[in-house]
Amino acid sequence: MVIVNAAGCMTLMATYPFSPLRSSWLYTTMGGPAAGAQGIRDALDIRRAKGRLREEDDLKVLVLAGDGSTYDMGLSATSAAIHRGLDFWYLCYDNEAYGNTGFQMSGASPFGSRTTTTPIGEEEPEGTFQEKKDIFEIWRAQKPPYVATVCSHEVVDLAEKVRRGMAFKGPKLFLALAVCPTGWGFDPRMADELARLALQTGVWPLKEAVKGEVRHTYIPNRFKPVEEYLRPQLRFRHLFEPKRNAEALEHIQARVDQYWDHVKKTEKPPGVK
Ligand SMILES: Cc1ncc(C[n+]2csc(CCOP(=O)(O)OP(=O)(O)O)c2C)c(N)n1
Repeated sequence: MVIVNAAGCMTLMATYPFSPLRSSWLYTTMGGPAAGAQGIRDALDIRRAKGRLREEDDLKVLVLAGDGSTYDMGLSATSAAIHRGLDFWYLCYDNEAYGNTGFQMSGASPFGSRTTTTPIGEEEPEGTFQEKKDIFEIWRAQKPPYVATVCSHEVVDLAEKVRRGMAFKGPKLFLALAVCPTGWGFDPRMADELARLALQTGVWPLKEAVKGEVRHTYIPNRFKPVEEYLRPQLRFRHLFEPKRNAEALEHIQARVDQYWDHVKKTEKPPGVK
């Protein structure tokens, strides 16, 4: 495959001319990875049409981008690429802020989280007062063949989704929760535990949409309170100390509850036709 990487933490993998990847790697602006993917796809297609690239040597094109690029700066070019039906894979690692430049708020930053541009103050005691954009739904509205959320704690779910995605030509999104010790403020040894809590509290739903049709791939039997996920993270500490912000915590819990109530009302449990 060819990886098209928007500026962000992942670009630090490569220090020109070296890269740990075995595939080709194109570095783009934050706004441009989907346009870069179009250019690579076109080049491959032209080479194939001219007989310079054998069918079996064709390559996949994968965008690798953070949430700042995916939810904000690159959204316009991505929307256009989905509209054109570009055959590409898109992996967004969502750490819910612009990590590489010091953790500024992005459209993915959740309500109640502290970022360097949404500090805690008297006027904004909850830090980020905006709600996280629903990029899964923004993609799904254009009905690309495959859209999925994934999480590092459920690797089999991830592998199965990649396998299912292979059946489709066209735009395919994999939206990954990227637990971030530096930006979120937690001990890296807790990374898997936090990913697990994101799933068990229902904060990060695992789901897929095939041609617009949504199905959840994991529904907790018993949901843990969101506080269990929020409390270990420094970016949410102000909701608990020095004084508990009950209103903000209830708001976060209510949003999660509303989401799952809607799922229960609209989605048949697995196996029910
Ligand atoms: C137009 C533009 N503005 C600002 C920057 C500086 N910049 C480089 S990486 C980055 C953060 C990217 O955030 P995100 O996409 O969330 O990825 P992460 O850093 O979290 O991996 C920024 C702001 C840039 N490269 N281009």
